[in-house]
Amino acid sequence: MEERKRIFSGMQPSGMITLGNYLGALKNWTNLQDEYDCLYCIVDMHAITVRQDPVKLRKQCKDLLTQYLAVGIHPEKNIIYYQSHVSQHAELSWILNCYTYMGELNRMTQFKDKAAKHSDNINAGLYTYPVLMAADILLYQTDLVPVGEDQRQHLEITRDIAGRFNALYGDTFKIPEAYIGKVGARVMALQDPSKKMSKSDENQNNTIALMDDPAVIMNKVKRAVTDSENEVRYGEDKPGISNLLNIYCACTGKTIAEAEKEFSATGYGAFKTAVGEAVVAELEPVQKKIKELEQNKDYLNEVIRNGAERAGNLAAKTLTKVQKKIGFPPAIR
Ligand code: ATP
Ligand code: LTN
Repeated sequence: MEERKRIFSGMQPSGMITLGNYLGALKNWTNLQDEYDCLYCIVDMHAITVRQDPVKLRKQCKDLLTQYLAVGIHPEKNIIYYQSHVSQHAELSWILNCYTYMGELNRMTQFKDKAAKHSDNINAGLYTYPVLMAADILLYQTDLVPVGEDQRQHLEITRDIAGRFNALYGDTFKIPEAYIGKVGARVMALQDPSKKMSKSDENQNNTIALMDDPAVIMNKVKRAVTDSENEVRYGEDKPGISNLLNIYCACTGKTIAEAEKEFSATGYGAFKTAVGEAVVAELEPVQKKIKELEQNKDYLNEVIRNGAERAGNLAAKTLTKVQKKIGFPPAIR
């Protein structure tokens, strides 16, 4: 039997996840689980590259786990786990740091953005964040990495690091490819459609959280920035409307052309109502499931225990191979 391809992806437990995370990442993940062997990680080690409150971080990890499960990521078909429970991530990351050039890291736009945003805490972890991400991916001999458009650059550096290592030591890592969905790959901030919707945005009107009430969602969509025309059309000159069209299509499965036609005679008011309703219809079942799962602590603990064990077994194989190739002496047992 032909081996199934492997998928790895992760999300930071850095706050309430947004419609952007959901449409750009989670929703696609659920569509992949039947065809691929998937690992879905909660990357708590990445989250501490910006300052986190320990009590909140612990809760955010649990919340993200619940959200993964609620959108339909199956814990037996896939491996779901916390990054910090599998120590090989940190170990491989250190090794790969020594095969990554500062010049490469200097080009990373996410570092530049985050350094500007957290100018009081530009730590070395924030700088080497892409190396930890490379370790995440390469540890599992990953074929495909489903992420939003914003992560493309990190995938490129991962491929470069893997290629460099393989060239020096012979085939060690599989070279992964980005897997970026067509719709929902880049959901923009509602009040400023020139920047991406981000869960750490301080302006709550920019984001729709997965757990927002229907009334709140309707209100945020209605207040979304558009333009002074009244034509529902996709185009670079219309970032606000294009963003709403993108959201509408990702939620309903319609194409942009179908949606443009549907609203060709209605104007922005009716369009925004339809977008809000589509988002509510998409998120309501997920919200209900989250509330159910939150009651079931034993089940959540078992998912995490099992995930760490399965991920750890796979990770150990690659790390041992790498340690041997670079010349670390074998452990005496
Ligand atoms: P933070 O604000 O803490 O940096 P974030 O909202 O950017 O977080 P991440 O945890 O970095 O989210 O990303 C999780 C996944 O969601 C990634 O695959 C990322 O590409 C995707 N994603 C994040 N924001 C968006 C967006 N606005 N549109 C589409 N996909 C997105
Ligand atoms: N950097 C990603 C989160 C992330 C990730 C990964 C995604 C960490 N490790 C490995 C895919 C594969 C982000 O900020 N969205």
